[in-house]
Amino acid sequence: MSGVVRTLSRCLLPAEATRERSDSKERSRDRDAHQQERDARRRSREIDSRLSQERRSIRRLVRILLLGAGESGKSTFLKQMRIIHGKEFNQKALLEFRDTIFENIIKGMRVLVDAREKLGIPWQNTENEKHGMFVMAFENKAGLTVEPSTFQHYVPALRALWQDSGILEAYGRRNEFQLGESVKYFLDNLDRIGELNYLPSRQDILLARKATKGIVEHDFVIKKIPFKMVDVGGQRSQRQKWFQCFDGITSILFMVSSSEYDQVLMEDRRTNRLVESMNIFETIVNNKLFSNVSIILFLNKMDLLVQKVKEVSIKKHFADFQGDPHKLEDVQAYLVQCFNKKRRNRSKPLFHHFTTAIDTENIRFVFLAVKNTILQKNLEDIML
Ligand SMILES: Nc1nc2c(ncn2[C@@H]2O[C@H](COP(=O)(O)OP(=O)(O)OP(=O)(O)O)[C@@H](O)[C@H]2O)c(=O)[nH]1
Ligand SMILES: [Mg+2]
Repeated sequence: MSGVVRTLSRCLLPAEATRERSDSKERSRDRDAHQQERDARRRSREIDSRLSQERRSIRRLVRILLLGAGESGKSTFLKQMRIIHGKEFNQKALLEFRDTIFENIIKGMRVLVDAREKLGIPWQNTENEKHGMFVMAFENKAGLTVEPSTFQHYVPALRALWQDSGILEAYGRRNEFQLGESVKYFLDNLDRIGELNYLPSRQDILLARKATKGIVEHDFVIKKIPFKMVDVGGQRSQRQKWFQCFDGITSILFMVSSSEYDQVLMEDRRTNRLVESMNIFETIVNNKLFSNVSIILFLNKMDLLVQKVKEVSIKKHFADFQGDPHKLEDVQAYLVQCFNKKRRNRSKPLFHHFTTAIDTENIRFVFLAVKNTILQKNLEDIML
């Protein structure tokens, strides 16, 4: 109330004063009503702006789906995203990786011991028969972690076996059975991993192998843009779950293990792994659901392909290959061509990269290019 009104009301007669009081009440009610209306309008503006912000961020959210056969490197790529975008692994995660690595080593050696026997390869040192039996008897109760002290028990036997030419010969014939590619790396690093206070290094984490079951999502904010990366299991039994994550996808990164042209599937031990990979790609790339989704092919495991090309001719497994089977560029070109041929609509070029998912610098570089392709596409969609 202004000072003038206050002075005036003090000078007024009683009847006038009563009228003035009721007028003043009315004015105050009006003011309250106005205030309430202003508040309501402000709240509504706030809600509108929050809604439109959310709508914008949902449209801006970049959803990347990682697809590909089992062991193609999807989860490894995600580990790199965590490393590159600062979501490192805590102590609990490190202990889980340690457990996975202990299992990778023991199970890997069991596969080698069993394969040596089945392939009829003699021991170099017959003493290793005992070591082999000791490792074969390893039994891990489901869900229990392998303690470093337990693992240490196995280290001398594992070391002796890994030095036996019989086991090494079986390893050389690993395309005839199922052995994870990381087993060699871990056995070569056995002394370090066998220390009681061992904790996995970044490289160890990247090579640790655990098949994905179900759907795993990771959120990252990269240069203020929210990214959601969805990792799925690639083995046959896992693929029926894929369709659950097909909604609202911005981009699909399709991973291929390029070095597997001389290997067969773990699931049926018959189908060529590269053929399986091409077939999965065919169903994804020609799916109408993804007609507006950028699909980027990652020809992964380049480090292993470089080695494989020197040793194994792709022509033996893919008779239509033309060129020099021991020349990396020829094999790379052939692989791109095989995947490209699976696309019914080839009006746009096939985006592809040759990658090594265990190499952080390589993935940092490749992801920079991929991100630009994806964001460009996302921007175009928002502008529509
Ligand atoms: N040498 C090498 N190993 C790789 C590369 N990419 C992945 N690996 C290894 O290959 C194995 C399988 O990789 P994952 O990332 O688990 O494969 P995935 O596609 O997630 O497999 P699923 O979960 O079964 O679908 C792991 O031991 C990785 O360390 C690579 O470029 N080079
Ligand atoms: Mg996985």
